[in-house]
Amino acid sequence: IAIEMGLRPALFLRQFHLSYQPIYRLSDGRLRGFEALIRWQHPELGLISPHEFIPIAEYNGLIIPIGEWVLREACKMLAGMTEYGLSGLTMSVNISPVQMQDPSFVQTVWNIIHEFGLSRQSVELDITEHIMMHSSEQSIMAITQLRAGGIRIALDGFGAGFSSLHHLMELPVHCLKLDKSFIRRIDLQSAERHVVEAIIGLMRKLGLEVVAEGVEYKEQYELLKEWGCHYVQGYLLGMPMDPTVIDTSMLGSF
Ligand code: G
Ligand code: G
Ligand code: NA
Repeated sequence: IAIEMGLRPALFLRQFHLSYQPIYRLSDGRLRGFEALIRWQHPELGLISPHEFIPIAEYNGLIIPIGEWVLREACKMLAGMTEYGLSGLTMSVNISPVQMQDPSFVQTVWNIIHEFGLSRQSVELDITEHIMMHSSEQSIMAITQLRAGGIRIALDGFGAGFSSLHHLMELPVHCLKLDKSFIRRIDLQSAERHVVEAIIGLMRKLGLEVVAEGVEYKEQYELLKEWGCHYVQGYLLGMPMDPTVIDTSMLGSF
């Protein structure tokens, strides 16, 4: 209840901020870009995880203005980074299925990209398969339009829950994000090791890019590189960080 009550004025009271987690390219070890992750600093409850408040915001509709704020803030950050020498990077933004169902979403994306003079290929929208559960036609139409307009679309959390290749084939995505629960055990003689290697091979044949999430150990990094995974994200490479600690030295190789 406290969360639900507090969520309404949180945007106006500027209690949200974004953390940025770096994503690195495996071929040359260089920075590819960042994923924007929302944080809510509540005056009494402290830092609240998006796991707790995003579902509530989706339920009461606040995800629409909150999601628009996230997209604008992340795009503004990308424009600022470009200006200060961190150029050629991508910004990944998580998009709720509820936002995708909003008929004005596609126009909102064009407006924000235009507002900050960004190239469309520099923005990546992370969607989940939950998108296929409600009004999937509206969502598929929106994704198709965004994709046709040059935006990158990544399917997030692949390997967690009910991922299916069927959904993957139906959605015009260019990138797949392998869930951290999948990556966790690849450095052991586990089933995941073979599954992840096979998925990377399959995705490469389909012409899709793969980002491995939750990379925590050098052994995982080396295996993913060997298997031809394109990008890595995780504590080994960098925590979600406050923009005050981001600087051009991050452009160097990992
Ligand atoms: O960093 P982490 O604890 O923040 O993220 C927890 C979950 O919240 C992740 O699954 C992530 O996808 C989701 N999340 C983080 N930021 C956003 C956001 O801006 N919008 C949406 N819809 N989900 C987000
Ligand atoms: O679901 P989504 O992929 O958007 O998740 C991002 C979440 O994963 C965030 O909560 C982020 O803090 C967390 N995260 C990022 N890197 C790592 C990692 O290396 N290990 C673990 N356990 N969590 C991570
Ligand atoms: Na994500």
